[in-house]
Amino acid sequence: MRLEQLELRRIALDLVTPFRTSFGTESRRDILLVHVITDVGDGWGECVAMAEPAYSAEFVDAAQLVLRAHFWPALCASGAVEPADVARVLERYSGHPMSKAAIEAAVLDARLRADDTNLHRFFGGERDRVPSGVSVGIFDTLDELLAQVQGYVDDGYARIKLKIEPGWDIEPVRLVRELIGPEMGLQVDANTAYGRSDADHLRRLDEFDLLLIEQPLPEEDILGHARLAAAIDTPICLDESIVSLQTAADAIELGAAEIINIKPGRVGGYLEARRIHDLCVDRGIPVWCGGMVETGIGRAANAALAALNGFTLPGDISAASRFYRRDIVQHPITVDDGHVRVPDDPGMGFVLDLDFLDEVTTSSATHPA
Ligand code: SMG
Ligand code: MG
Repeated sequence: MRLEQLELRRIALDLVTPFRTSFGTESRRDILLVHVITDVGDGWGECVAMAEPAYSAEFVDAAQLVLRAHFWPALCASGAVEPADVARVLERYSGHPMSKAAIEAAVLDARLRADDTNLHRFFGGERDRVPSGVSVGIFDTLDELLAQVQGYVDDGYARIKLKIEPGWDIEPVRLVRELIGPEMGLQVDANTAYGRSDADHLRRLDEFDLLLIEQPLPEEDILGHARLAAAIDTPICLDESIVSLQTAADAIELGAAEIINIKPGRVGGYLEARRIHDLCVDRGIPVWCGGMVETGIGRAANAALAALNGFTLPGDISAASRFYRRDIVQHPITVDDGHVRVPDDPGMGFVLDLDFLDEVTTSSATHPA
């Protein structure tokens, strides 16, 4: 298809409650949406870069700049573009996987809509609903944490993920395990907050029968994760470290990733995410779909990805209402009986609520081909 115009739109959405992790607190999201207009119709992608370069080096202002000044001109210069071409054309630019993923998603959305199909059918996932997990932030007090967790248990979530950091780990996990009982799935995410010398401390989590510990050590520390995996019983799951198919293959071979969290934004797009899924199935590594506090645009596509058979663990695909009072799509994701339905809406799986989208738009810049 021929690219005709790029719109980079920024929206602002308040979170229902502040979300605190080991790298900071967020209470309002500043989100970049990528809108491409082509000769076969238009498509939208959500960029999952955060306002600050904390979770990863990308951040939303940089994403907007690299898309406008580098990626869009390169794609336009390459001639007709299909979804699978995007990553190849942008390969010579290092880094910026979230920005690459966002424009690939917009092109894929346009292509799927033009073909009158959607991502669920394109990927061929057999399930039409997937188990839903919820990610729970760090709180000032244990009482607040337990009240929040109880609310999510009442909502019916299939598993709980607790954010941890030094000083907020063993006790919160112990109390939450007592609260939810021995059967419910429980896992933790450190977002790189520990170091190689913390193995003895992290081994204390073994008694709580966790599904996994996610990204305890820094992004680059593959060897440290391999050593930790050998030293503790709780399976090590990598998030931040897995930025491509190659890093996934290497981490698996080195014994650093017993489980992998797949986030399309972190690995440069839904097509690469699918390849990592296929690799993990081949290697016998369980995968689950991560979340980046997406709106209904990103969450719909994540659900379609998570419908693939290798996604054997519940993903961070919680209800839209977990983070937002109102979503920018017409059929926001809900959780019923611990599951979310894979959307059957067109394209990447959503229909925009254009009025509300306009209401929350803070800026829009258009760039011709
Ligand atoms: O989208 O439900 C969600 C949040 C899931 O915890 C979540 N994401 O490291 O896995 C992770 C974090 C990254 C975003 S926190 C700002
Ligand atoms: Mg994580």
